[in-house]
Amino acid sequence: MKQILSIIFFVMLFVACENEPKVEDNTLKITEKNIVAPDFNADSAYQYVKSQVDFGPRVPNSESHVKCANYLISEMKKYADSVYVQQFTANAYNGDKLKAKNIIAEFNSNQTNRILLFAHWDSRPYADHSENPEEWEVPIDGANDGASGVGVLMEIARNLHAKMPTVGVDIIFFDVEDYGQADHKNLPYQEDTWCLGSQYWSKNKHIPGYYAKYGILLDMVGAKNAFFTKEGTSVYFAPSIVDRVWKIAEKSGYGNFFLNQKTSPVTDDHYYVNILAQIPSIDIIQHDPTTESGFGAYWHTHNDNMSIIDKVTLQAVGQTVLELIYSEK
Ligand code: AHN
Ligand code: ZN
Repeated sequence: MKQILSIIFFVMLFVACENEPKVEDNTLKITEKNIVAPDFNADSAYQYVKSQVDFGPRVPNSESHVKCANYLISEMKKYADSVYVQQFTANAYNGDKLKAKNIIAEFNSNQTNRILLFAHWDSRPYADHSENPEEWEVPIDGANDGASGVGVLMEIARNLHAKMPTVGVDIIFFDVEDYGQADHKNLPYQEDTWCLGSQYWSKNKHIPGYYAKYGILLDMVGAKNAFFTKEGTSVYFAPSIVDRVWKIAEKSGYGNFFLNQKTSPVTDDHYYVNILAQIPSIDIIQHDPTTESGFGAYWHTHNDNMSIIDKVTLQAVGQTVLELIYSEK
């Protein structure tokens, strides 16, 4: 009997010792995380993407564009402390005068320590990367190129409203990002024809002297099997933010989406926010090495529709950004 008891005692001791590191691990996790980020709901984000696409292509000066703007403004008013709408006329590369709107939603208004999240909400008037010339002048849905980034940020807005983080957050939906010079028209190259909304805001902030300690652009963040690389402009202007986001993604289990690989610079809204507004900003943008453009094969074609959107990708990006926001002290 005594022998059996001592065996049981030793077995229990062994089990206890084995369990010890596990207990320590948990303690570490709780203190490290401090404030727990809410769960990003990819079903909700998917619906936000779809609602935009359902208006039809959000091409400036079209009825769909007006309707989608109204929808975005009314949705953001449900969640934000304040919503600012910046109306302006953008001069397109071809002389078109475009009625444009930047939509700015402010969360935790009293906090001076702020971060900026952004995406473009317009969609491209051309499918100039299509193989069929008859499609070049037909506007695209831009489910991924445009709507995905906005959809993820809308779901983040919903979460911010439910549980205010310590940091102040501003979300901007930039207009006329994608009205850049058309490839198929073979015109002489012109500078700065893309990203007209972010160029305008960077020169005319919604609040004079507005500042955020860093910015994050979400562009093409919803395609199936997407991955994100450390894009050159982001690494140049905001290397520490890139590293932080990529580390958080890895810790959150999304390392398969966020690759530890640097790729060449992209001219996107974050470029102008960096050089004109001087807010160090990064771009979370899909990179595809198998295509000439470096973006997905659907890019600027009619294949950029809801069929390529995958909730798993929306989840990876959305949860990573939420973890970042709620890790801010
Ligand atoms: C250019 O094609 C110059 N820049 C990529 C920015 C972009 C276009 N993102 C979405 N559409
Ligand atoms: Zn585009």
